Amino acid sequence: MNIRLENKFSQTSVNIERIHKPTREEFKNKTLSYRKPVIITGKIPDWKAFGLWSIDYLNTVIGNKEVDVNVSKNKMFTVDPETEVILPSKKIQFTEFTDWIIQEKKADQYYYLQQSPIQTSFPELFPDIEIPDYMNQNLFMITNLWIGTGGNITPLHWDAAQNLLSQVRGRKRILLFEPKQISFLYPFSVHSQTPHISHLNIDKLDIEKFPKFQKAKYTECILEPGEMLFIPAFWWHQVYSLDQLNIAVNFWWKANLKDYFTAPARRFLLKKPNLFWVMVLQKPNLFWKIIEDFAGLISYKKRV
Ligand SMILES: O=C(O)CCC(=O)C(=O)O
Repeated sequence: MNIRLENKFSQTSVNIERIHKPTREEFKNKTLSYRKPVIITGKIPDWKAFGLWSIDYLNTVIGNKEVDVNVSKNKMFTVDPETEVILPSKKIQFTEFTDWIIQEKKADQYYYLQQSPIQTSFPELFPDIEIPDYMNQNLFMITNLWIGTGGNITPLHWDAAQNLLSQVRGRKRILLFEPKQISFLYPFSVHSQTPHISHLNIDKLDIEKFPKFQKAKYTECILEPGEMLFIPAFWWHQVYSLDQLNIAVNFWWKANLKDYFTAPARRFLLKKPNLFWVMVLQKPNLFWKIIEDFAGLISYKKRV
């Protein structure tokens, strides 16, 4: 049975507050020490990227590059939540990709440049952005570029990292579920390649197969160009791109040890029980090495 999202599950009391250019201390307070989502306004408009990043500018700077775009037949990227199949990617010249975006063609396949590390894949663009100072720089992991078009969906998943999803062009609609909602969200098996992804296709839900989802509570927001959404580690999120040109950058940094006691993380520890002993023995370097290996394993970039 197919249902529409808005009728079948309810909003939480978690409000996503907008804060203008907070200091690190204000950010820490408003997020309850990195555990609650907030939207930051006023920072991205100071980046060069905010004035510069048009299709013409990007074509001039990186147009000759070959890029790896993810391909989908139905605009759901990069995993089919029902079958667990990891969808293919394709190498094309960047200008071919932007031509495709401009033409807004109805097609039998759709593209999304997802999670491309800026420092290594597009170093030319790195001076146009500013790494936010809301985290200790030694916790910083990676900055990724996301370019796509309206209708693209990144399905429900969590990441083992704190995240500032930063919108440069176009808007995104984001659904957020607290980590403890996991019991209603049908994650893939801990032994799968992608234990951080949910089986739910929220917009085309089979309620007979996934009845517990009716009890799930969520919060949602529309992220406007120039805004950053803080997504705490292990929070479930599903992301809808809106508008014809959609460009975002995300910044990932290491989660706090206490985040590893949330429900999705406990499942994660189950898969890597040696992590528990590393934590107990307080060997932070080794701990983060294992986390990074695991984050690598669950990264969208890894293909079977
Ligand atoms: O923007 C998207 O499509 C997905 C972003 C995301 O999942 C993330 O930043 O973790």
